[in-house]
Amino acid sequence: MSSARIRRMLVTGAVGQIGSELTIALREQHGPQNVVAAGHRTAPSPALRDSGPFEFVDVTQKDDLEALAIKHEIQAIYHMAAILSAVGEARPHLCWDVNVNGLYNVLEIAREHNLRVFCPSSIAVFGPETPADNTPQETVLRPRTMYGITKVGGELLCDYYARRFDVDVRGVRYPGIISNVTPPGGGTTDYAVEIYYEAIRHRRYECFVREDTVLPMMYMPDCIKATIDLMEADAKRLKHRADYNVTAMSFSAGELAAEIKKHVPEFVVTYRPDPVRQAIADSWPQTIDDSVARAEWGWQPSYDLAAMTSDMIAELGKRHAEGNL
Ligand code: AKB
Repeated sequence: MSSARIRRMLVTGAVGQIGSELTIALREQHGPQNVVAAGHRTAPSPALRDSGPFEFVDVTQKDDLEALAIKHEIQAIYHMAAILSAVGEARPHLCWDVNVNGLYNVLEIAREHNLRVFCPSSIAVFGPETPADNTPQETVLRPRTMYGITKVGGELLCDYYARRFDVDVRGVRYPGIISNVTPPGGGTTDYAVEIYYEAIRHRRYECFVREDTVLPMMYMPDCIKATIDLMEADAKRLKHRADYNVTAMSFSAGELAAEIKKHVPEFVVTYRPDPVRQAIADSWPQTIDDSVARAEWGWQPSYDLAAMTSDMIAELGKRHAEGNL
């Protein structure tokens, strides 16, 4: 299916951190009526609800999901619904059900109705045996978390559907995503978002990973760009499917705090590592080699730590001053 023919799309997990901003960006590009947002139970924000069609659906219920795709004449699914790493450790069965069975349903619907699919993977596919510095595209995938296991399985399932059934499925391994519209829910990298909100709200933050914890990260505008650019890339150039390494920056929690302090000098950060999330963070890479994504579809991030921090502080500061934070 060529990108020119994709006019109507569905975003699952549209109430979540990435889904909410991705939906708005796609509506701006393709027209509000052509982008259907779908959430599970959480009510959509007024911005999401009022800017185009919204539906409730449980991705583990194939018939409901398929009915929605047929009703709206969907041609592509951005499948953002997922349980993230920290919640996945607290609720491993739910994590398997949503992340594996939900994806299986999406791929089956794509196979039956000839849809294109975006399926996000994550740096959680890597584990302690993976090289932690400049982690290559092709490397050891032996995660220790249920979330990571579902993401490795998801990548392999996507490859299988592409090879066996010719489903046009694409995806990237997201690093931690930092944003100021919808808070993330239940991830290990959530501290890198919370820290900005608390810097503005209370001038204090207790960080749940050690000061020297380094992880790969990306600002939301780059995340949206990576997602849409890959979906619109010329299929002939793509040698991979749903497993492209992408990154924008890497920093320690301490370096992040120091960058924020340049804008909020009185900001105080203390560190009280949470054993579960610290162990997850310690099993993930520190820096990522994303040269394959750069070569095959022109991936290029725009924001580094300084540019992202200026933007985050300006945006959150404005909302705080207006009484909206
Ligand atoms: C998480 O921390 O679980 C996510 C991810 C890196 O996939 N943000």
